[in-house]
Amino acid sequence: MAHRRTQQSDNGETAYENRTTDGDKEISAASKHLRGELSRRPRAKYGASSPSDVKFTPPFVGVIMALSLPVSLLVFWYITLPFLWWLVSSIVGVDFIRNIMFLKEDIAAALTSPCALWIPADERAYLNDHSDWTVKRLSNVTANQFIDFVNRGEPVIVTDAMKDWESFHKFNCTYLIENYPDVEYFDWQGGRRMPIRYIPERWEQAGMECASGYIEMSWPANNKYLKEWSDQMPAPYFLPKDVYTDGGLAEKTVSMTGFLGTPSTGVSPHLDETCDTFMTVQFSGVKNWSISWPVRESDELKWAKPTIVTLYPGDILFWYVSMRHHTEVLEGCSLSFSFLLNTPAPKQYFENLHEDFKAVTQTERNKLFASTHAANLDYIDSCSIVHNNGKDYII
Ligand SMILES: O=C(O)CCC(=O)C(=O)O
Repeated sequence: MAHRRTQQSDNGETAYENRTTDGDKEISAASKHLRGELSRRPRAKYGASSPSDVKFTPPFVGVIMALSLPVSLLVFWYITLPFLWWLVSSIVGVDFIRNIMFLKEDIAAALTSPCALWIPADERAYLNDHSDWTVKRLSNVTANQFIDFVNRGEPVIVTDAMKDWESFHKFNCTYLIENYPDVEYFDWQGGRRMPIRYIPERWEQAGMECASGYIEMSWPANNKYLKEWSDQMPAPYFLPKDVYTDGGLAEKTVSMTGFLGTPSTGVSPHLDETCDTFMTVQFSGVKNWSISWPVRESDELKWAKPTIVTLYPGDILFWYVSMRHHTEVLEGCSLSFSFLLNTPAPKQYFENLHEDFKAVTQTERNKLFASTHAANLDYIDSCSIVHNNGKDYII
């Protein structure tokens, strides 16, 4: 085996030496010859690629070469790409290109996410551009203070209204599955309705992983628990006792729907086509909501930038007619119930909304819904506010 090393000679030139394993030194004949040759030739001032090819390259050439790479990258990024973008988008349309990008993101998310994709990339982009406005968190609220919030249509959280509820200290996902195994649940990920006890036995997922769905209390299998559960969730202390909208079942009931969800799942942005005031009570887990509403800018209707709200166990959130919302579980197994309330009514907000809707064309309304996959809002034409016994009701 031969090891190669270099040696500096007296005049600074490099000699190559081969040393065999037994230690004999052999300076190669070629190396000696090269040393002799080099010492006889004139040295190139600026360097030369080979001793026989001595050329002088001025320094500015090096500077130009060093600068050309970053400059060409900048030109590519700021001129070529925008030009190509403009050219392609003017041929096929900006929306088409944007949709292709969203499709690419959807495919990537579907391939990498542990749970089925529940929010499309275009909705995600809309939600990411959210407003910095924060929803107020109230406690010890009086009926009149609360009415003012509702009147303005300002979503609000009350943090101390569930603490005395019997249900608050026991309701969570496990409690429901163990104590009410036959309750029916619509499993969003699997797209089927099933008894809640089957959640941990789904073949697609282990245990509670990716569990996400809703419990509609008006379904016959669940109806028998409506009274028992709603009795444990009485009207919050700042609201009248009969505030819950009648669910329209045999005895006077409430209109309520349960939502169960685990991290990486949620409910994509949508509208509920009902006039009532909405109340959501968070029993367990932590969940993000986004809420937005239509705003008029001269002749156009737009969705306001969504406001992001985080709900913790014990929080009650109120929001109103025509508000577009989505939810996303952040931590733990989230269990919440949404209720419809007939009072208070968001009087001032509703009147403004009505004016704005009247001021634009039907095409403009349709554009608003189509732009964000929201349901058609025409149902709000059928909503109205009635004043009775000193209270405003929305019907
Ligand atoms: O709580 C949730 O995750 C969704 C609630 C909802 O969409 C609703 O109450 O309309």
